[in-house]
Amino acid sequence: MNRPFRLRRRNARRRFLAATAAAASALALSGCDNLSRSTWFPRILDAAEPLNKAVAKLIGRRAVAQEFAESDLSPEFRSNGTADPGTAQYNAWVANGFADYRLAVGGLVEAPRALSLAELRALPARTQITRHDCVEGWSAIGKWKGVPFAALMELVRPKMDARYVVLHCADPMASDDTDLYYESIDLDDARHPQTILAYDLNGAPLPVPNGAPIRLRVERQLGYKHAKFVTAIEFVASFAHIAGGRGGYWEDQGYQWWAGI
Ligand SMILES: Nc1nc2c(c(=O)[nH]1)N[C@H]1C(S)=C(S)[C@@H](COP(=O)(O)O)O[C@H]1N2
Ligand SMILES: [Mo]
Repeated sequence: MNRPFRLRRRNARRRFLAATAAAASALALSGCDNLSRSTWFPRILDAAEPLNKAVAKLIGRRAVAQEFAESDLSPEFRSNGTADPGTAQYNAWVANGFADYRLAVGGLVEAPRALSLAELRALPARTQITRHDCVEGWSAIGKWKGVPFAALMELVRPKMDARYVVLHCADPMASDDTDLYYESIDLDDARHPQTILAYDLNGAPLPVPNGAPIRLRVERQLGYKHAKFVTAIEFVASFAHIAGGRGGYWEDQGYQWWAGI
């Protein structure tokens, strides 16, 4: 058998794809704010997208994000994007310490659930110290504790036709309280050991500006994928029918769906 030869060829192809994707991602991410206002920006991303997905499948999916020591923690974990959803519903949750909050988990699952914070805290937990990278050009290292997404999947049992997980958030992006922030990941990423629904940051309950009571950590992707203020989780076969159809609030404005770091 010529196995070593085949392996060598696969490695060469991986290196090629990695280099090409790095170039494509650098292009797509440079000067994001200005580019996103021009009409050709989404088309560049469309061109990079199939390649990014292919690379992720070949080289990225088994990789783990670097984890750090307590001594590496940033003095402060800044807030970005929405700092407070400020809706009547959210304010009411904050007022009673999220005792009435429920995380709805449904869609294409065998056993839909509505989980209180106490129930989420009673599930298996994982703690990880990781670096958050925002496309706007800042990073911070924080210690996150939460429920591994895989444990949640064991609880609700996704059906065979579920391919993506959509995370619906509490914060409206429009002034009339519509256009809620949302994000999506595929089931490979959902099952990854470092993908957790975090309820603690740096040893204390998640502060409001960082996404209380629950935010996603999907450590091998950029900051905007890490949905804060999550209220519902929906397993779907496709996200084409949700909002702008590109799988997330920022994706609908032209950002990449696969935001690998
Ligand atoms: N619901 C919601 N999630 C969100 C955002 C947001 O505005 N709303 N901003 C995203 C972006 S761009 C980043 S960089 C991180 C910021 O997380 P932090 O506020 O804990 O720093 O949250 C992400 N998740
Ligand atoms: Mo961000």
